[in-house]
Amino acid sequence: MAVFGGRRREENAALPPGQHLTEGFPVLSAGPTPQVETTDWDFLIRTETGTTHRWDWDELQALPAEDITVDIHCVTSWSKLGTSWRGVSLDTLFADVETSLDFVMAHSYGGYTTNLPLEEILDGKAWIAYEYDGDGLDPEHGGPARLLVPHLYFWKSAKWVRGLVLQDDDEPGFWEQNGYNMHGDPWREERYA
Ligand SMILES: Nc1nc2c(c(=O)[nH]1)N[C@H]1C(S)=C(S)[C@@H](COP(=O)(O)O)O[C@H]1N2
Ligand SMILES: [Mo]
Repeated sequence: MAVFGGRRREENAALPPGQHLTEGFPVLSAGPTPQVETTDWDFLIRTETGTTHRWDWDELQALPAEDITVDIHCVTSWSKLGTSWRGVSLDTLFADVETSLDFVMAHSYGGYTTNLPLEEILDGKAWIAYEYDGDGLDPEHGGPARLLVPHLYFWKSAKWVRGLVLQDDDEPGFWEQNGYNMHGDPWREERYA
């Protein structure tokens, strides 16, 4: 009984308010799954000077990769603890990027967008992930590669990510235009505007 009680308390401590655990891995997509071949894939970071930093698939694979184990929290209230990913840190991709702007808009193949403060994706907080649980990322979960920003609600983790555009202002992305919060911290329950 004591052990069970202790375990329950641990699980609850790992769950942000209003969230429950899910065993499966739900798929949440606002539209059809775009079919993106790795041979056609590239990823861009564009700054205010118009400078574009570009990586094709082989160049992404050649960068140092990290294994990432994190909890993820969907605004629709499911959470999944201890998910395993492999990908490239945004710190690595931003190493040679010079900008004085504070925000990014993430753009995906298929047209999805989501906005993020630059500081929320640097310092070990975000990745371009291309493996889940030891296998290549399934197309329905964002393969070949997705943004992974696990400390914010999962709608910020843009599937099929294609690039990040540096922005002067924090403009709303797709869900943010439709009533979701501009920031999306699950621990503060920043679900809606
Ligand atoms: N491109 C794109 N990325 C997206 C979405 C989407 O519809 N399109 N949905 C978001 C939402 S609301 C969630 S909860 C997660 C779901 O990721 P999953 O389908 O891998 O669980 O992806 C996010 N990233
Ligand atoms: Mo979501």
